[in-house]
Amino acid sequence: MARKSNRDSSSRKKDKDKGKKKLEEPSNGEVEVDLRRPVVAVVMGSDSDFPVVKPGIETLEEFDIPYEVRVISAHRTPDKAHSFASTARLKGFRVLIAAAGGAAHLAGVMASLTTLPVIGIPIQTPTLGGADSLYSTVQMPAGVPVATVAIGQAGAKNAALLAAEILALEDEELHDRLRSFRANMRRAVAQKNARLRDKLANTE
Ligand code: C2R
Repeated sequence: MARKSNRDSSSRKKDKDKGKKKLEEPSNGEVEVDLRRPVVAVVMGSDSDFPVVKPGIETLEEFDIPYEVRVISAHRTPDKAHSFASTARLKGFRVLIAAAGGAAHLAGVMASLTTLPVIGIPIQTPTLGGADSLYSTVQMPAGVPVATVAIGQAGAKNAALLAAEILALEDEELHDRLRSFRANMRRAVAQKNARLRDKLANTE
């Protein structure tokens, strides 16, 4: 599935050299379509999970990682879950991210059908706050790992970062982007520290 990109013009220019093409759409003007093969699959049990998963997708965009997004349910569409996970490696995916809520078996089922690393995002639930999703994603039997991140949007973001870290083992450019992300985070914390200390000093 090709996707439209919303990155800035300088990163778009850089991407052109990496196999992207600009296409003309008669009614909407120029759009960019990513023709690279997706290496991360972001799968969720329902479209109702999307608002939670979105920060993870934005993080993949930020790191310029080609991805594909799908709704697949191990419970509601078991055949699809089976065919997707069992062919994912052959299709060129390198990491699977699976988000689900409640009796969240999606990540575990995917992991049982592939040797690709699978990262599970537990989705909050109105009834049990996401503890149900967390336990059913994280408590895998020995032999079938699911790298489970935190419940909710922080988990979604970390799932994308973990995927980036896995891919960066073989990709120095991506590794550089991860290092500058960390440097930015350090700077942001230093600014927060300075702001808070100023504020406290001024109220003394
Ligand atoms: P609906 O909003 O469609 O009723 O879904 C979804 O991830 C979602 O959080 C409610 C919740 O059901 C979850 N779901 C699973 C699975 N399929 C859907 N946990 C699965 O296969 O694990």
